[in-house]
Amino acid sequence: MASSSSLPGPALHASQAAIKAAMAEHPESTMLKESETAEKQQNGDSTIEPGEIQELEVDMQAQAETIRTVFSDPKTFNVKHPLYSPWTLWFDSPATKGRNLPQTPSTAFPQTPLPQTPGAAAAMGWMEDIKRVIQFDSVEEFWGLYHNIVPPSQLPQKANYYLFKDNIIPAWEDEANKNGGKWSIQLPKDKNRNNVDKMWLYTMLAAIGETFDPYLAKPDTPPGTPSLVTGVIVSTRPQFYRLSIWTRLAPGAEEDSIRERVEAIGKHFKMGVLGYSDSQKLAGPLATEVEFLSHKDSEKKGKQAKKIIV
Ligand code: MGP
Repeated sequence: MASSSSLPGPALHASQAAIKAAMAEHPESTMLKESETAEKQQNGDSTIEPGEIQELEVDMQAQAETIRTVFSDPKTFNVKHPLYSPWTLWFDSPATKGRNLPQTPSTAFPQTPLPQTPGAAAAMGWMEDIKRVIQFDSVEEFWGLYHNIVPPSQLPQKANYYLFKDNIIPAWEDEANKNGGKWSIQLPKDKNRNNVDKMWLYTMLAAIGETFDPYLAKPDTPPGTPSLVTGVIVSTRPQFYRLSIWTRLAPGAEEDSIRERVEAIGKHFKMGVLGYSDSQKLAGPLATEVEFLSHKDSEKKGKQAKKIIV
């Protein structure tokens, strides 16, 4: 299946992960068998008998009565492809600042109480203008959301989308963020108006498909190890866009393994997600390299910040 797909890397990973997760919930489904057969056929595997495909088709027909995925029935599907974890989209812009929106179901950004995550109280001031848009936990809901919100290229100046793992708020103060930092890249608006929407899409897909942290794919990583990534952000500013990846941990002087893992995220962001080459220099007028700054250094506002660049 992977070899025949034209999806970009992060999209492919997210959709493969989703399909695997759906299969785990519905082992009786023939989807995997079908894709394995297709893969065998592509590889010229001669163990496939001519009758095998026909048999699968019969099975699929029987299954169709109970399992309707978005692929087989885009309108009334009853099986969703779960993500590894739920995510929440947050938003702020000059238009949401200082506005107490009424609590009606039709309001795009209803005022909902801030989740009581550890650290939420300390971030109250910062979170005041950031509105929770929606929480989702399946591939279908993600695409539904994606197709119904304004893309970054159309957002007003000084707006931000924050896509964070459920129960983590987009604030330095959150327990999951307070020892971490962010990879970010600044892209001049004039040269990137046509790229930014795709870059943001691939960034979101890498986040929800959990492909950002290569440590998780190592064979000796204990199962259930959480990704270092807590959320991703796109920001529009008068002259540039900024994409950011927030991490749970930031390298200290002595923590080599953390540094390696954080740097791997930055490299994956630069090359796997944004499509630059390893040695490509990106900094220029209004543009930065892909660079990492701990939240503690961000709070210091420029005083002796130790940046890592990939
Ligand atoms: P910013 O929006 O991340 O940076 O933070 P930018 O885009 O360089 O600045 P802008 O003015 O163009 O928006 C801007 C300021 O918001 C910071 O200097 C902090 O004062 C505040 N701030 C940002 N973040 C991410 C946080 C946070 O997580 N917690 C708190 N308390 N303040 C924050």
